[in-house]
Amino acid sequence: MRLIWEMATGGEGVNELRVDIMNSGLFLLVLLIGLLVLSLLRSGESQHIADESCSVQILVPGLKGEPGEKGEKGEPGRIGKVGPLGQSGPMGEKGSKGMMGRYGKVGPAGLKGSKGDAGDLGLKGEAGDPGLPCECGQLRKVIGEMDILVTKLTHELNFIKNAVAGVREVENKIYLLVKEEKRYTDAHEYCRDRGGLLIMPKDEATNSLIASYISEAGLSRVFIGINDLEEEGRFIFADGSPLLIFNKWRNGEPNNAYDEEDCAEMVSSGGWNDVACHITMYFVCEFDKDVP
Ligand code: GN1
Ligand code: CA
Ligand code: CA
Repeated sequence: MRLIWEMATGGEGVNELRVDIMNSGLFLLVLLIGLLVLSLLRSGESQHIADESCSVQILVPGLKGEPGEKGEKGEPGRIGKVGPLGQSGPMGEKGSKGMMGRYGKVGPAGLKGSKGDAGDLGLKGEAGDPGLPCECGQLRKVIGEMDILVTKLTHELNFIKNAVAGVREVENKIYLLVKEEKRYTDAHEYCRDRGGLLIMPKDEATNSLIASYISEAGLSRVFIGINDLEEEGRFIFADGSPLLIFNKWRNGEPNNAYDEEDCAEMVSSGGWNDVACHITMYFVCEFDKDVP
C-alpha cells in the first residue's frame, strides 16, 4: 500500500501523510490479528465442544520423565504393632528375703494325746456334819452282806472273763490261765473252789501245751501244782500223787534256794523251778471234763 501510495503521490512532501498512513496500517494490522485470534479461539472452542460430545478421548501416557531430585527426609512413622513374645532371658540374681507372710489358716485338730501322770494328792477335806442317831444295826448288816456278795460276784466275773478270753482243752481236760496274782496256797484254793486243781503237768504233751499257753499270753512264769510242803525234797502233785519219771526241772533245780522254796513255777520255755510259796504270780487251773 505504501508503495502504491508513493507512486500515486510522486513521493514528495508527503512524509506526514506517510506516517499517518503507517500508523493507520499498523493499527489495522493489529486489529486484524486480534480478530483472527478471536475467531480461531471461537472455532477451537466450538470444535472442542463438538469433540467432547461425540468422540472417545484416548489418554496415552507420556514418556517417562527424568528422575527427580532426592526429597527431604520425611517425618517419623507411626508406632508399629506389638511383636511376638521373645524367648525368656537368663535367670536373674536371687532377690533379698521378703517380709514374713500372713499367718495361715488353723489346721485340723491333732490326735488325742496319751493320758498324763496322776496328779499330786489333794488336801484333806473338812470334817462332815455329825450324822443323826438312828436304829441302823439291821441296815448295816444288810449292807455288809451285800458287800460280800458284790466281792464274790466280782471274782466270778473275773473268772468268766478269763474263761472267755480263752481256755485250752484236750480230750479229758480243760486248762484255764488265771490272770490274778496269788500266793501258791490261794491259787490252789481258787482252782479247788471251782472244781479243779492247779495244773499238774504229768507228761510231755501236757507240759508243752501249758508252756505255749503262758508264752502266748505274754507271761514269763506261772504257779503249777507241784510242792514239797509236806516233806522237804519229796515233791508231789496238787492231787497228792508223787512225781514219777517225767519232770521238767531246769538245770540245778530244785535247789530250795534260801531254804524256803517248797512250791513250783513253770517258765515260758516249759522248765520247772522250785520257788517260795509266799510270792504271788498268775497260775493255771485244770478241770476234768467228766466232773459235772
Ligand atoms: C534263781 O535266776 P532266777 O531268778 O530265774 C534261782 C532259782 C530260784 C530263784 C528265786 C540257777 O532263779 O533256783 O528259785 O532265783 N536259779 C538259780 O527267785 O540259782
Ligand atoms: Ca523245798
Ligand atoms: Ca529254785
